[in-house]
Amino acid sequence: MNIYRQIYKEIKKNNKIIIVTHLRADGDCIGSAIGLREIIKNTFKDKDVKASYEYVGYLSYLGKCDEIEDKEFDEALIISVDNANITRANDKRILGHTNVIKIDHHPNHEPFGYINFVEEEKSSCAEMIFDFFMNIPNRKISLRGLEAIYTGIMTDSGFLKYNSVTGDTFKKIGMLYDMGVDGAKIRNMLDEVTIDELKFKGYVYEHMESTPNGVLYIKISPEAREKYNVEYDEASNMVGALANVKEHPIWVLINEYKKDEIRCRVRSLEIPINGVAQSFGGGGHALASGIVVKDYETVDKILEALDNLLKK
Ligand SMILES: [Mn+2]
Repeated sequence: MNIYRQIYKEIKKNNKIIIVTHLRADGDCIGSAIGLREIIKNTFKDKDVKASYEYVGYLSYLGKCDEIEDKEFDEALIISVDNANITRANDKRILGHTNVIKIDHHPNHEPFGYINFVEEEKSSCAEMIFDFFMNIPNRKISLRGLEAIYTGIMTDSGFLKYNSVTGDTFKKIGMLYDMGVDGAKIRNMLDEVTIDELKFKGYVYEHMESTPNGVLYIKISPEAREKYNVEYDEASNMVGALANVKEHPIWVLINEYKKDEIRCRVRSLEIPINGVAQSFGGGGHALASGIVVKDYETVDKILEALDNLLKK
């Protein structure tokens, strides 16, 4: 039995389904959760299906998160989307449950589901959700669900820019347009910036630095964020501002979340950097990883290790 059919059957068997995702929500995790909820809700008319995710301002056009009571978790089938590690779940009520299906596109070091549908090569989890939709019988979905899937694919692929994008990814975007998604409208909402964000981008360009062999980096303190009136997550999203700079194939955004918690977003054009990330307790994709450390001495060690990758 193929994996789509297998998951379809599990959904069919359960009347209550809860979808959970990862902490620090992004377009793909919310897009996957809402997309899957709308598939289940519309394809199976009799299911009680809810999605748990953190509210994110710039994705508010996708709608609010469902309210879920503790006891609802007891008898539910739980589907985890876009999350590699159970400790990074946005909803801690998933812990201790065994009736979990994992759908994800990160390296599968922790297959915590009784079914684990993991495709590391996919651009986004939302692309996998779309594949699921196209491979089940009597499929139905709402426009909201299609917009959510579009948002997930677009945001996780850097708007179809990253090397995880295939001809198939483009075809799926084409199909989403044919089904009624207004891509330009959604892109305009996603691209919207505030004056504060623009000014903060200026700060990033003014203060970025480079290691001897070309690791471009910016260190962002809580004071800098406060001065420019930007939230922690908005500042983190600035990692893209350091991309594609000539002779700087690795770039890092170092964002001090709070005292003793400094979060590094590491990106690379083609040299895998997740080995370095793992050696400092982080992880992620080959070209996009994250590391959380306690102090700036460790940050400097990370920068040195990344610089060494470029020396070779
Ligand atoms: Mn993702």
